[in-house]
Amino acid sequence: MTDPVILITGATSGFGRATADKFAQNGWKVIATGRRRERLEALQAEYGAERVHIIEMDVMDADQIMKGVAAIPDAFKPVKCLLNNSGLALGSKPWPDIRLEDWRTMVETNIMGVLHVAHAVLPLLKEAGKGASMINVGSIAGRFAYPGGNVYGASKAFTRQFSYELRCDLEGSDVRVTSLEPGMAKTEFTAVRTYGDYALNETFYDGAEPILPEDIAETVWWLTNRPDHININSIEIMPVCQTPAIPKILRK
Ligand code: NDP
Ligand code: 8X3
Repeated sequence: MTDPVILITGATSGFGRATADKFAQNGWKVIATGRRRERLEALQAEYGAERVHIIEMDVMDADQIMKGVAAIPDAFKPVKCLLNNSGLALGSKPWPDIRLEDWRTMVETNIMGVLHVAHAVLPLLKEAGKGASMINVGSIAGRFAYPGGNVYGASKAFTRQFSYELRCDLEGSDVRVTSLEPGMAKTEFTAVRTYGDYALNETFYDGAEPILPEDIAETVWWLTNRPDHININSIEIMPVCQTPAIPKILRK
């Protein structure tokens, strides 16, 4: 039997990188994608080209994705799992202190990017048949609104609904679909959200015990290894230090 294959978007950092490590270390082949080629090459160098195939691609660019997916070598097919993970928040201030350009980038990455990749990879998942799964990374921000969450939260609500809708379209195909919705996690997420403030990314989580990338990699592993006839529709994860806040009331 050949080793199963997982395709991970955003394998250059955070959840994606930790999941690449988890699967590469446990008998899976990994197709690692992202924009930062040097990080993809470092990952491939660590595990070897037989275990890790890399695709440099921007999820906003549908043509680039189609070409990258069409060039996947036979040894990395079919794809048994897609971790549709690339995403970002830009800015954390409430409207009107926002940049329209940031809203556009979040929509194009978190919504169109997820769609581009789903569309390109679905035929390979269908080929894998029983046990195949697509895991779309949403967020608790798609369920719980907060000031400054605006388009980021809205884009993650899209991910959940799209996952549910896709399950209906895939009826009878054996392909499973999950909306994976983490809460606060220490990755490079805050550095990106603050336009490159890596120092803040280090102090932002002080005094809290956030989710770590390895926790999400473990969850992806668990999801992928459920019995073939089980579909986990959605999974919401918070660190114990984070709670779902009650809706705010403004009193006069
Ligand atoms: P990181 O910033 O550490 O990783 C984000 C990944 O997304 C990088 O590998 C990056 O790769 C990739 N990416 C971003 N934009 C693009 C693009 N246009 N094309 C291709 N790849 C892209 O953050 P996380 O690991 O935390 O984020 C992963 C996912 O988890 C995101 O969807 C995020 O919204 C979600 N999430 C994060 C939470 C958190 O608190 N950290 C909580 C809940 C959900 P590269 O730059 O090389 O292209
Ligand atoms: C990121 C989680 O709570 O920072 O998706 O918006 S949160």
